[in-house]
Amino acid sequence: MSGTAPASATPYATFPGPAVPTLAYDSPAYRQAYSRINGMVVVGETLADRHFRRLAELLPPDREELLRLGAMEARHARDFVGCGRNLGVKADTGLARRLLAPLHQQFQQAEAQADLVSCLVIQCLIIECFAVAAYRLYLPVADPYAEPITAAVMADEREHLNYGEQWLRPRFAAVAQQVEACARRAVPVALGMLQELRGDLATISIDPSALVAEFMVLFQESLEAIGYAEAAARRLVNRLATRALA
Ligand code: PL3
Ligand code: FE2
Ligand code: FE2
Repeated sequence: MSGTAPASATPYATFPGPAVPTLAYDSPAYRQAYSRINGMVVVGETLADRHFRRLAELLPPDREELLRLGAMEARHARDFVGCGRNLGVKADTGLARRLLAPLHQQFQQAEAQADLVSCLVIQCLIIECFAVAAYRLYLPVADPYAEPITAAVMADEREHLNYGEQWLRPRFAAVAQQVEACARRAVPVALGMLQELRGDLATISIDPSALVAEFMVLFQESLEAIGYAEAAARRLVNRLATRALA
């Protein structure tokens, strides 16, 4: 690992490309980008914890389970703070709070309107698909300390996604319209967050376009899991992506 790579040039492996052991985790460029990406992850996990605790209030029969999922999120936030600490990097949470605020506001609005379906779609489908996509792409380029932590967190996020899918699936006919309306509002906002992170993502060797593509694949799978036919799910996701990226 080289600590002397210039911050201006890309000191990393040919990008996009397979992970290589020369990723300069200790270069100033990597550390600055990591601080902002790590901030996104830490703030995102902390918000997810809050959302699950709100969901626990909204869904009394599942209260214990939702509190357990929330506790997992708090744990993820701590684990990723540890990944930053291991690199000697402090999470930059300012940008993250600003970027995540619109999605959090949509959750709060849905809660204020007692729109449980939208709360579930925002946290358990959209945010969790985003998390799984991000961690999947980070995994092959993570430093050796963060790698096993990321793998474990990713398995947890899959569980959170499954919770939402399993709640929505048996109610598909009754909730489909709300799911679509919510996705139309929230997916563009979620993808919009990535715009300001493109440079930082590239610096830590995550291809921003690949992240969007991965999110779309996962979100389409989720829509199919809750009852959409494949063609309908694909159409919906493509419409949302076109709008978000236009
Ligand atoms: C749900 O459990 C948590 C939601 C977290 C949101 C993650 C935002 C990710 C932004 C792009 C991060 C790339 C991955 C880097 C990992 C250190
Ligand atoms: Fe999480
Ligand atoms: Fe999660």
